[in-house]
Amino acid sequence: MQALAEARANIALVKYWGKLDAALNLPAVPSLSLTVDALTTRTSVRFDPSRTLDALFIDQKPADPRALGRVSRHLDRVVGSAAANARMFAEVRSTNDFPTAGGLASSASAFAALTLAAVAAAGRESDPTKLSVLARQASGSAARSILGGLVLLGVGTPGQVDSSFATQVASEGEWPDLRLVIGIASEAPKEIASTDGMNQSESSPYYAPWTSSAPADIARAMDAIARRDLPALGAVAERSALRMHACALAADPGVVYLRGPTVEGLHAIRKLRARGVPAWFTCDAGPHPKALTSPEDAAQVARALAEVPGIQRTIIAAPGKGALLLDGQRVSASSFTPETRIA
Ligand code: 2P0
Repeated sequence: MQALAEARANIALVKYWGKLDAALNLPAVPSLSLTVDALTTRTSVRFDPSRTLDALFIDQKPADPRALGRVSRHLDRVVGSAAANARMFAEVRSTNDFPTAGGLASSASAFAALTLAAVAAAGRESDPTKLSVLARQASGSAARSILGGLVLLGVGTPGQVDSSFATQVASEGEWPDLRLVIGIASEAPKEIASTDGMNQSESSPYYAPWTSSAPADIARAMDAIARRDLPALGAVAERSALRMHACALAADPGVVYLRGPTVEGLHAIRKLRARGVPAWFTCDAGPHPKALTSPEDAAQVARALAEVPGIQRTIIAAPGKGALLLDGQRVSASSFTPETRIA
C-alpha cells in the first residue's frame, strides 16, 4: 500500500523537443540523455482507504491544484482511476535536492520516482520498459530517468501508447568518465513550461528540419558512445541544443529560454575549448548553461561558469543510477522487450 522511490534528473545530449501525438505524449524526435547523480527526487506514495482525495506535498509544502491534478491523473494512468473506484486515493510526498521547475529537469526525476513508487505501492508487475512508457505519458523526459547512465528515448507510432520507451545505451558504470557542469542562473520557476514551449515551436519554420535532422544526431551520438569519444559526443550535444533553441526562437511568438548568463555561458565554454579544454555547451528549457566535460576538467569548467555574470552557483554531476525503490520492496518483473525506433 506504500512505497518510497528515488530517481535522478537527466540532461539530454540530443534533445527531445516536439510531440508526434500530444494525447499520448509521444515524442516527435528521438532523444539521448545522461542521468545525473547530483539532482535527486525522492517520492513516497501511500494508498489509504480512509482518504477521500489525493494529497500532494512537494518539498514539505502542499502543492498547488495544477500539480496535484497532474499527479492524480498520473496515478489514474498507473494504477487505475480513483473516480471509478479502481484505486484508493493516495498521499504523495516528493522532495527535490535542487530547485523545482526551473529548467533543471525536475519533472523528469519527479515523474520517474512517482511512477516507480506508485507501481510498487499498488503491488503491480512491471519492468523498465513498461515503467518508462508510463513515466513518458506524464513527462517525456521522465521516461529516460527510469534508467541510469546514457539513455535513448525512441520515437513512437501515432496512436500506440507503448511505442516510445527508454533503453539504456551505456550504464553509469560503463562510461563513468563524463561530467555535466551546471551553472545555476536563477532559482525561480521558468516562465514557459516545456510542454507549452514545444507546442508553440510547431509554428517555427525550422520545426520540420529540426525533427528530420534528429535521427542523424542520434546515430552520431550512438557511434560516439560506442567509441567512448567525448569530443564527438560533445559536438553533437552542443549542436543539438543550439538547433533546439533555434527552432524555438523562430516560433511565432518566439520561445526564448536563453538569458544573458546562458549565452555568456556558451561563450565561456567555447573559449575554454579554444584553449584545449574538452567542454561542450548544452542548455534546456530554462536559463542554465551546462557543459559536458571530463572528470579532470570539471573543476576548471565550473570555475569558468561561476565567473559568468548572473551565475549564482555551479553543480558538477557525474553519471547517475536509474530509478530505484528505497524500502526493500521490489516490482515484480514482466517480460516485454520491444525494439527502440529512432526514425
Ligand atoms: C529534453 N526537454 O530532451 C528536452 C530539452 C527540455 C529541453 O524534455 O511535455 O518536461 O512533459 O513531455 O519532459 C522537457 O520536457 O516535456 C524536456 P513534456 P518535458 O530533456
